[in-house]
Amino acid sequence: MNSPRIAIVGAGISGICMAVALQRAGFPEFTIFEKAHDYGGTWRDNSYPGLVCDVPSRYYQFRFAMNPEWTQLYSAGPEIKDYLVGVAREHGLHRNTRFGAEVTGAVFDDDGWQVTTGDGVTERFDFVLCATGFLHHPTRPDIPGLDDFDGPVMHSSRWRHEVEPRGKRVGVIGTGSTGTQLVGALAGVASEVVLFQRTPQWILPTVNRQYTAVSKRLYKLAPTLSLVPYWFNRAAFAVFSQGLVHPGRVRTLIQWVVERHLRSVEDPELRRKLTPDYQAMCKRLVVSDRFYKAVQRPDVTLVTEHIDSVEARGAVTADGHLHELDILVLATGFDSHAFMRPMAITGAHGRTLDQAWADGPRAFEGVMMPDFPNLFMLVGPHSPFANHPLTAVAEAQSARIVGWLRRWRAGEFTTIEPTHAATDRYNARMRAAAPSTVWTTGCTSWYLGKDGLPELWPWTPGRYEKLIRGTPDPVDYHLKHGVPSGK
Ligand code: N01
Repeated sequence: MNSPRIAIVGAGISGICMAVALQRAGFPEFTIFEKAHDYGGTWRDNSYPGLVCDVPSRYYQFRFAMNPEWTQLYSAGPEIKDYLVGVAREHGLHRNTRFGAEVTGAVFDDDGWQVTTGDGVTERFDFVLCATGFLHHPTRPDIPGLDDFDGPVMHSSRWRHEVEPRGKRVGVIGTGSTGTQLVGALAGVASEVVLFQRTPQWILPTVNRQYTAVSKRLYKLAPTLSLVPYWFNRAAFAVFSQGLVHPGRVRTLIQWVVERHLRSVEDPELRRKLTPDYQAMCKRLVVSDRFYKAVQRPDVTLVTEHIDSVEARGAVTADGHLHELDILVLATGFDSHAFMRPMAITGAHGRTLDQAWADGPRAFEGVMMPDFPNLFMLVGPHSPFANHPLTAVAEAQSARIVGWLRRWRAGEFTTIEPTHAATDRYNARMRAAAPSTVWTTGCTSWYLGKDGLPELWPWTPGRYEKLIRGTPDPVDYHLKHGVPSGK
């Protein structure tokens, strides 16, 4: 049987998920290009103190690789990274993976892709599957003098473990999920933590707990038991996501919960500074049981003045105050709109990705684009990100991609791409639905695109999953027929 040559770019959650889906569907010939030297993607890159996944472990995992050994309800970063490496090992993915191989470009040439890596080597593939993630390129704030700081400056996702925060004055810029987790972990370790907040966040309280040895043994003995918390959490997230996409009771309830949580901050002035002026969930909801406790400690200072500049000794705020620091951490987020870029991708008719995305990243059903035949994305633009686990999104999208590969193997087409009309219709429907989402209720966030509308799926993740696991409508695609290449 003819077998397509497949390139997967990236060996994080979605790359691993895609690779296993290919194996299971009888496509053993594929190459995973990974520019780093290990599996794990964002869970490899992020290793800052306090990193904990805010989705329960028994839900934040692949359905095909349920782990009975999770140690706690919300797993720490290293445990998730180990899980991903373990899944890759168990499926022998090292045989297909090229580490230290950065894909720098891909050019479509009529019925396939010329893929070029950083060493200048070009290879031909029938399909390119981009699993490059979107929280990958750190954002460095444009603060004058940052390079003049005497101590270490590091982005949260490039943590330098040789830098010892114990007994030091640590400045943290940013109050997203990362900044708040960092402050919770550094408080009491550093001699002083100075948190520079530009915008306050609503914080959903939670309680983490360890799993007992008995429960782990039980999950090991009866693997199907893992499906119970998996489906329970899925149902709970389905209810939560109603609040994200429609006004109504769930939104009101979450607002009430976060406001009550904020009341645990006793000092009225500190509480005022921590009170957002927008609705809960407008920015990605921060989940933490430690942040408010940490920020009330005497060795933690919340600074709400704008940082004017950084100098050798620390950060100078708009009120002229110099905050003397030993270490500066940039918890300032990511360029979430880059997706596969800076890879230089040129599709059919010489159209480049930058041209196609001049108005912002657009895709058809989150996985394909017109003019880029046989190129698929995992967790591409308008996938349901928010607080939803990407493991579930990647599994559903992998299934769709495998479906198309099977049809290629059956000789139904040589290249496939969505039509411009279908993509425009799809994007117009999403944009029309965007105003009822909570993300447009008056805040800035990394969810929003150039036009101020969210670049997220504006309905529930369940609806997306139904769509992407359903049967594609042939009118939405342009299929080219010919003699398949492959091998
Ligand atoms: O980044 P962010 P993050 N001067 O973009 C501030 C995932 N995640 O790394 O709000 C001063 O959310 C910026 O301020 P403002 C999760 O999807 C998951 O925290 O723009 N401040 C903001 O406070 C999350 O959403 C887990 O005004 C500046 C912060 O930096 C995503 O990663 C854990 C600034 C950036 O917040 C990103 O989270 C951690 C400047 N010049 C992360 N520039 C899980 O648990 C930016 N800021 C699964």
